[in-house]
Amino acid sequence: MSIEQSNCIRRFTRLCSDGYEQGWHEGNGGNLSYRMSAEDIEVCMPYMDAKGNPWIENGVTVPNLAGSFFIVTGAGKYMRKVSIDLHTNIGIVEINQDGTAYRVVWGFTDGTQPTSEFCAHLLTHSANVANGHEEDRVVYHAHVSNSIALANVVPADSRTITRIIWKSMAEAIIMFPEGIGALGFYAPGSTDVAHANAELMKTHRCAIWAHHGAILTASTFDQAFGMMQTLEKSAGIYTACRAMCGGTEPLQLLTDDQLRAICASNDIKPNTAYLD
Ligand code: 2HA
Ligand code: ZN
Repeated sequence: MSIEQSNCIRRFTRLCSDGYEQGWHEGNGGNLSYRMSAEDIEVCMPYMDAKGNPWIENGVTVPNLAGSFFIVTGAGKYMRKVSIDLHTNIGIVEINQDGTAYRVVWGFTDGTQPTSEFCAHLLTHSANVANGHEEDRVVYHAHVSNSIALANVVPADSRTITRIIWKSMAEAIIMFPEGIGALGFYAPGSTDVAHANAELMKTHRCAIWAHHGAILTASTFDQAFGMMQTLEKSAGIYTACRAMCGGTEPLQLLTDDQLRAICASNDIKPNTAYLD
């Protein structure tokens, strides 16, 4: 076997390609990270080698991720190219025992470093572990057009955005019972966006970043893709409906009682802060 054949690398690569084919990853847009399980580490260990690579400051301190290994896309790299050239476009990094720094142990063969949004990824993984959601190992950021369009028109607050996503398509509330977090504008790649996002990710699994895209956390790569597709589809339905209504609020969105009925019949407990 080679590392390319391991489940974690194959599934990681597949999501990069799937997202690119959806049109979510223009240029170097978007990024992906995965916190490896003990089994993944065991499978990949024979191929990992720190080769004297330096420890590099994370920019954030994540003690509860000490000693973790992450597969992560590279800064400036294109999702389109991941499946074509794994070794330069993605890498595996190890976090040190203080949770303050990482070093490359596989991949990034041209000297690339992890994505510019690595701080946001690390703080999301850290929030998952702190909140008992260890099963959520995937963090995925994509430049999803309709979700970006949405926050160009309506206020980027979590309640407004959640209600739009829930009410435009019956099964969105099943995918996102905790709702969708929303952030106003932040410079991409900043530690500010990473910290603001981490606050939201304590209570949500998905957030829209105004003018920029969306980020979510999931337990599998398939779930991450499905969540991003659901968010983007619902946002697209809303924007189309709003255009059909001459730019005003669509007339026949799902009501709060209908949302409650969907939850009751699917045994889902929604975040009631976002219901009337
Ligand atoms: O990886 O998407 O937000 C490039 C980006 C930064
Ligand atoms: Zn981005």
